Amino acid sequence: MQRKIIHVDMDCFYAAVEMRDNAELRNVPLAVGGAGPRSVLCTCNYQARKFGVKAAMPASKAMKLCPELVIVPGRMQVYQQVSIKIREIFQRYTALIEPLSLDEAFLDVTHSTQFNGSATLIAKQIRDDICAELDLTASAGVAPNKFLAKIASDENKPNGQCVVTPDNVSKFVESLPLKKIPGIGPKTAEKLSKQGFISCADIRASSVGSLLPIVGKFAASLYQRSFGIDHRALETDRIRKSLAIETTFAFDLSCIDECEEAVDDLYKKLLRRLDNHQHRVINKQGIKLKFNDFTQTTVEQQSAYCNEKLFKTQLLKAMLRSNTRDIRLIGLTLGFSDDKAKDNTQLSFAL
Ligand code: DCP
Ligand code: MG
Repeated sequence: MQRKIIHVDMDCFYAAVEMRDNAELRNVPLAVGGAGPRSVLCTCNYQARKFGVKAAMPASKAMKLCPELVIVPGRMQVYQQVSIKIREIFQRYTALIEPLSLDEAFLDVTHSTQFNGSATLIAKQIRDDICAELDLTASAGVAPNKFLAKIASDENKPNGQCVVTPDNVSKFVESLPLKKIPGIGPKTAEKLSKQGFISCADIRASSVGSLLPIVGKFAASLYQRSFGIDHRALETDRIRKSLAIETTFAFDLSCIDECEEAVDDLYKKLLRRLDNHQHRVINKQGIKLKFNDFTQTTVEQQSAYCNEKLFKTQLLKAMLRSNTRDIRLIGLTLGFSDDKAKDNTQLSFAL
């Protein structure tokens, strides 16, 4: 079956977060890293890139290229928190996520149902969500495999996306310079070019045997990649054991009607999210309440379905523990067993 893979990569990630959080840094060439003479840059914004400044460059060299460069220290904890939020956005569209770093991930949306399964529109929506909710821009590549998606996400950076449809694979790869292939560093690219291999078209015209002396064990996959072939599955960090959705209210809730209404909304969202988990077997469901003193309580029980009535019963039980405290957050959770659904019975929600 033809797969649909999205590679999402944030634009000048650390620098973008710093620009977002400090207006004074927005219209200057900016780098994140140590400012000492012997330190190197983690990244820089696009304004600084115009001067030739780039990641991993010594700060001293960067300052020579761009004397107005502003260098700020990194705030890893903030980047990590943003990364968690980005991943939460991904989870709205698929459970199959392979994070590569704080700012990039592969998503397999082959079985996602949103936008009639259009990976192009899902990628656009993910980028729009990131922009609206986190005030940061991301770029995306959409393709039938990881190799092509990763290269495509770089094509229209920043704040752009590139789609490689199955029909376009051959054309897209043909003229691809070999140094753009992940795994081919500057040294290998140089070795290949000395033997006359510059683009994928050159590799296609050769054979695995003639590549072996140059790139060793990478020969077979390089040959495949030059035709746009990559069968690698996503390496998701763990099989999801649960699906959770929650909301913190702008104003704390005090009455049962308001809470039930909130559960209705959350339940609808949960069902939409569940669309992407049709192959999972539900074995538990539960509710979480956080009170205005920030303590929380949960009610959980076994359940084979995503059952709205049961959430409401659980809500009542949890509210009995409120002792007149108002409610600042409600969350709904579904637990999954390790089994795979044998058929589509998951779809029959008990209402
Ligand atoms: N990073 C780092 N050191 C490097 C490269 C990157 O610390 N040598 C950090 C800083 C980057 C983040 O990782 O912001 C993401 O790396 P990317 O390669 O995706 O680079 P950017 O997101 O900064 O820029 P781009 O817009 O090219 O993706
Ligand atoms: Mg990036």
